[in-house]
Amino acid sequence: MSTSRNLLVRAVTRPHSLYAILDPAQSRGRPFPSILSALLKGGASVIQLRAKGIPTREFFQLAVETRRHTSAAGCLFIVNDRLDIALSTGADGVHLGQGDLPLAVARRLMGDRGIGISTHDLDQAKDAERGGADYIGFGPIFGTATKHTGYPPRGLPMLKKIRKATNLPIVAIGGISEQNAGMVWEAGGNSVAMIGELLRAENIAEKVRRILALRQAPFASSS
Ligand code: TZP
Ligand code: MG
Repeated sequence: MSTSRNLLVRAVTRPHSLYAILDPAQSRGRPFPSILSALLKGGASVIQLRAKGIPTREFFQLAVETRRHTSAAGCLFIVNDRLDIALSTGADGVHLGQGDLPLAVARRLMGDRGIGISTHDLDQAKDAERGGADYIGFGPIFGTATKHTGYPPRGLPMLKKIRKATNLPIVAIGGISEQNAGMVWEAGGNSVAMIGELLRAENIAEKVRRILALRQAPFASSS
């Protein structure tokens, strides 16, 4: 049976996968509906909604809207941080940080929906695997101005180590762009997560299209 979990794992492990993060605070003031529709028009197949510091009701309403449009487009929908909002809007999954609800609790509540866990080192990656996460986020790979993570850039060598240490799909994050995505995939990231590169682009749909087209680029054939 195709559960949300299975679909999500499939989406983040398809070759040269892109994991788009929709953070309304990072879109240069452009309206939420236009950013969402641009990501979908560009062909995004996984969208995470990330909304920091806004009232729960507003987050919920953005999630309802995102669920409606992603469903219509056949795109998977993940909610960042908030399991209650993921469940109440019928999201395909939730993405949790190290300071969020424990994975075991989240699994009990999420059942067959997907769970991704943010990790920054080997121990956290192994814990996420043991705890039954569906994928790990790993980063920051490069320097980024989008979030103060409290960690120096982990770099590609560390990504390679994590790749060897876990069988979980890895969604790499932090400072990833159209220019460096190829290196990240080659270093073992199954999927590349991007915020600024997509949302600060002049033409968001075109940016998504170009990153998805990297699948056809010469390096893509070797891995
Ligand atoms: N977690 C680690 S780095 C980061 C998050 C949420 C920010 C990623 O943003 P960008 O703009 O793609 O570097
Ligand atoms: Mg979080």
